[in-house]
Amino acid sequence: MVFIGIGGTIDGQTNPVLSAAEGQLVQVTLINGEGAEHDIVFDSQGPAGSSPHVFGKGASTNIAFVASKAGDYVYFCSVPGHRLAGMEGQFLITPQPPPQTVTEADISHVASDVPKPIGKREPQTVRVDLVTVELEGRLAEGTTFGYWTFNGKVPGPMLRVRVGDTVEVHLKNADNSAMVHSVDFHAATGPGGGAVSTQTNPGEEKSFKFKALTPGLYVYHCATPMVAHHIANGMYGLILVEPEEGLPAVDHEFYVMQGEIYTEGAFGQHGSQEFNVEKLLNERPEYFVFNGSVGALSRLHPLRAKVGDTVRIFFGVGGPNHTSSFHVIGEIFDKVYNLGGVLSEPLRGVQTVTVPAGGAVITEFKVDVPGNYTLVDHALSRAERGLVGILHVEGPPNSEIYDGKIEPGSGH
Ligand SMILES: [Cu+2]
Repeated sequence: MVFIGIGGTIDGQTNPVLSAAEGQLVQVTLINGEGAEHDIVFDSQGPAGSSPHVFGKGASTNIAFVASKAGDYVYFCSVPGHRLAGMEGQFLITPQPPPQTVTEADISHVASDVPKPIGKREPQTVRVDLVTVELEGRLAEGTTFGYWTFNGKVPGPMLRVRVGDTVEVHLKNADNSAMVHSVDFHAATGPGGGAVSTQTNPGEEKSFKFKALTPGLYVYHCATPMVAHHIANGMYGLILVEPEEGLPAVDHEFYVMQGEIYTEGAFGQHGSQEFNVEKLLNERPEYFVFNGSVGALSRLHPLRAKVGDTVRIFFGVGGPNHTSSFHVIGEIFDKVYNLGGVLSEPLRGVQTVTVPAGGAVITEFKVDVPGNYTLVDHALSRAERGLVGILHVEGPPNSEIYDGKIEPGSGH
């Protein structure tokens, strides 16, 4: 006497091995094939795991139960003698896979990811590879957004060349893109800063060359209509054109850009957020962000330095619309290369610096006292919409310079 599988992978098998995952609903149909009294009992599955008896050839019954804890069990016929006579098989319950960890793409560029200084060398040709990538990424805790990016990050890679260099730009638009993309370098002199040469269909690649004539810190961005939409979705970055002798050495260089995100849902709404064109045209973003997402430079990737270090921030505004009043709470900029220009002498001793949309600035300061220094746009309503970064400074206190409590949020 045996059980015989009907249908599926067990079809025709004698006492087939049956399996289920932990917590899965199991449904079994028992058909009486030869006319004697039978049943089927799934061991350790409780009353629901035992079928009624079936009498007479062709009689059938159904049972359903939820598979218990993972383990090796048996099923059998409980009519006396039948199990011994061969009506027994294996019932395996496999452990449930661990709950899938939802890993949202972190599209935020780490601020310390800055190319090394170039310093003294002769001008040369520098190849720059940009790939335009559209991807769903983390906008805030529990919130995602469909970003358009250069190289998968917001801002795109920071680029660094020397005045006189020829920059050979290769723009590839990823195969799975939906949109045409391009790039406009503010550091370039020529039609559209390259945008005319680089309108690139998905899966294609275009290139152009420009000579970096003037040193300074410049924005680059996608310039495919509607340009404001492409920028708002994350397509901007900075290129530093170093002067001949480079910039003075500092202990830390950071790369920070401010942007706006125009979502259908209100600020803080969870889930995947759609883009809203009306809010874009009205210049009413739901989110203001440093490096692409809420918390990018505080929770996720705070800036770090030690007491006594000199810090340089390459700061740009992708926008597309709002001017930034860039300020670091608790610090004074020792030097400001205003508007990103390095041909003029830097301003000295500045609290807050205005940075226009599509513009940049280089600020420098020395950190004298440990604690948390908050990067903001001093149009502070925007801090409530995500625009906050943290510079965390470690080291011994210096009561001569600052004598008081040293803790985050201690004002300015
Ligand atoms: Cu684009």
